[in-house]
Amino acid sequence: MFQTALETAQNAIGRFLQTEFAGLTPGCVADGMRYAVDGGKRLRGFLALESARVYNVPQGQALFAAGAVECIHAYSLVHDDLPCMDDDDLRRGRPTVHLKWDEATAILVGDALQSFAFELLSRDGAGDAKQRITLISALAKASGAEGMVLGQARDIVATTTRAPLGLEEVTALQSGKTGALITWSAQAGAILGRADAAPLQRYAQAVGLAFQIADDILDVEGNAATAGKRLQKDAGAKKATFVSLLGLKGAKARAADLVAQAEAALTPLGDAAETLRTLACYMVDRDR
Ligand code: GRG
Repeated sequence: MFQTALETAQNAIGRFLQTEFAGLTPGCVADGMRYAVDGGKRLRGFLALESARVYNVPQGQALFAAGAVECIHAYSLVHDDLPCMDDDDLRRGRPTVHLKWDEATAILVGDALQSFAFELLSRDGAGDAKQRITLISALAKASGAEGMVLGQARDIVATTTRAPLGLEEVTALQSGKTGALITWSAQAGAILGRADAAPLQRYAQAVGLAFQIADDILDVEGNAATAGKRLQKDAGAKKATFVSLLGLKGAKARAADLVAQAEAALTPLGDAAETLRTLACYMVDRDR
């Protein structure tokens, strides 16, 4: 059952991170790190575990990749929520890190989570030396100046200058901001399985875009209490989104089309990729 597999993975990633954080010096940074990784859907970590499972990689090994990507994702949310960025007070139904503590702590929590992700990937249990270097280098690229940070910077420039972005520009922005980490998560399984990453890369590119379209739809149609974050922010900021560019109906059709593309990309992986097929649907059909 998909839901059981997702919950089992969410719990395994949570336990793994709490164990790994156990040695941290007690204080607000360690507490903030625990707080920041708690409560999310852990879809990127699940994607890493599931893509690794396709290639029979032991879960104990894949958890290093899953934990690392969840640390990077949590750092990005902590920094994105800061007043100088998206200025949010609610994340996963709880006060954001800079409100629970303060801005300096939130910056340090994000910084520490980012370093911790790479520390995790450098550990012996994460893979052989070549796999660890490949994972580290690919995650640095996906999260850095040519990936997530670039997407975030483009978003900030577009928001502050109220630049009227077109579909191609919004797609490029989102492929960095959201897509790059999702693609890394899927690729991680192929790296650990010493397999051709191309099918999982094609899958993740389609799923990453579909996930972002779903996020734009959720911003318009979702329920803030269920989503655990403020909604209707995009229209308020007059932001170009897939919904503003394609309309609600068009955005839903595009997301469905991308799910079909993602499913087709998994054909070479056969039955082992069944959960990844369901995950593609779940990523667009979610209420939080
Ligand atoms: C600060 C460098 C830097 C980057 C921030 C990820 C990001 C870039 C910003 C988050 C803003 C946002 C709402 C993006 C839309 C898509 C997205 C990443 C949603 C949150 O991911 P989920 O739904 O969150 O997987 P959970 O809480 O389940 O982990």
